[in-house]
Amino acid sequence: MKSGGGRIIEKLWEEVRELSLGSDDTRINRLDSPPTPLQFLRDYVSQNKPCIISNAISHWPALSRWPHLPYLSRSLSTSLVSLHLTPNGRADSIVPLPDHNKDDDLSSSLCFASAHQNDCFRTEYSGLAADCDPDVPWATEALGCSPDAVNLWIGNHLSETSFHKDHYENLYAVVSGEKHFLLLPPTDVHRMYIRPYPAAQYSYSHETGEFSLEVEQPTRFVPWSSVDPFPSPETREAEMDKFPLYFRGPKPFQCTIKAGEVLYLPSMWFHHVRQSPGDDGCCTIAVNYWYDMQFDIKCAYFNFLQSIPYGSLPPETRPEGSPSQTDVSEMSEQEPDEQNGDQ
Ligand SMILES: O=C(O)CCC(=O)C(=O)O
Repeated sequence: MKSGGGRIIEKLWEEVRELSLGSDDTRINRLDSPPTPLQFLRDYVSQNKPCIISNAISHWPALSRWPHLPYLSRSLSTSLVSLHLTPNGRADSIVPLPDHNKDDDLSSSLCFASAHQNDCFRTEYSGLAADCDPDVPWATEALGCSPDAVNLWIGNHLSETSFHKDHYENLYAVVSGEKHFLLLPPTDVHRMYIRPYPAAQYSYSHETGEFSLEVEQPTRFVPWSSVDPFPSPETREAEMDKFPLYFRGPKPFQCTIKAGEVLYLPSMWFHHVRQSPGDDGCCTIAVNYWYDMQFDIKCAYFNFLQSIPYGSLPPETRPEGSPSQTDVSEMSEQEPDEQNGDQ
């Protein structure tokens, strides 16, 4: 249902592509070597535009060491580390609420199973720190600060991260395997159908070998994208009807980041991530550096855009007691240690 901006919002998506990003959905700029800090700031950060950089981490010992799992186990043998165990590889996703009646309205019978990125590479996984650089030097110089958080991502072919955005400039370095990103600029916010979902966590029973989903008490609502860009063939039609702005709008930008490459993922870009193992069959491993973003005029424009009602479901389909769409656009940011993406 269109209200407020009407076609004008769709014109915005087109114009952003025409003026800044290009219309080829697969075309993200590629650099053969790291940019100078000035080039990075001028051509990418200040334009809020992604790029892929080769030969920026070729000197990291991690590239040759980490594909060998015995090396990882040895290096971490004395560390206490936390893992996100899930039944299906989706550590942060919208899933049916436990014990909910199947006949209930679908949008009020879902919850958000959340995961956390908490600077784990510099804390729990510091046994591996010597294998990488502590920061991305040209980004540190360009942005004028050190990373706020450095996270380690280890997963297999099932691991998937649902659409979300972060309030950070993200330098995402792949060490082993390949990562497949779908990217949408912040101007496409209405295509994400962000709604408040009750937060939940998986818990695993060693006795039964089964997972259960526990909704946080007291209930905490997390604004999250409702769109699964890869629905099963059986649900595809229905998903396309529910989320037409996503499925019938411009295609998201797609890219694959291979071992040894770095993606610059600008702040507030929506991203969905899947992965595949390398030729050696090892899991996919990446390290990402989160740098503080500037809360500048772009943020003000974004907040204004998000506050315009467009393409969202009517309020009566919201879970009982959840915040309104206006409240969602005003929900506050999270700190890195409670970070599971900001919407
Ligand atoms: O690697 C992933 O699965 C997700 C990465 C991500 O969401 C991020 O770096 O912000």
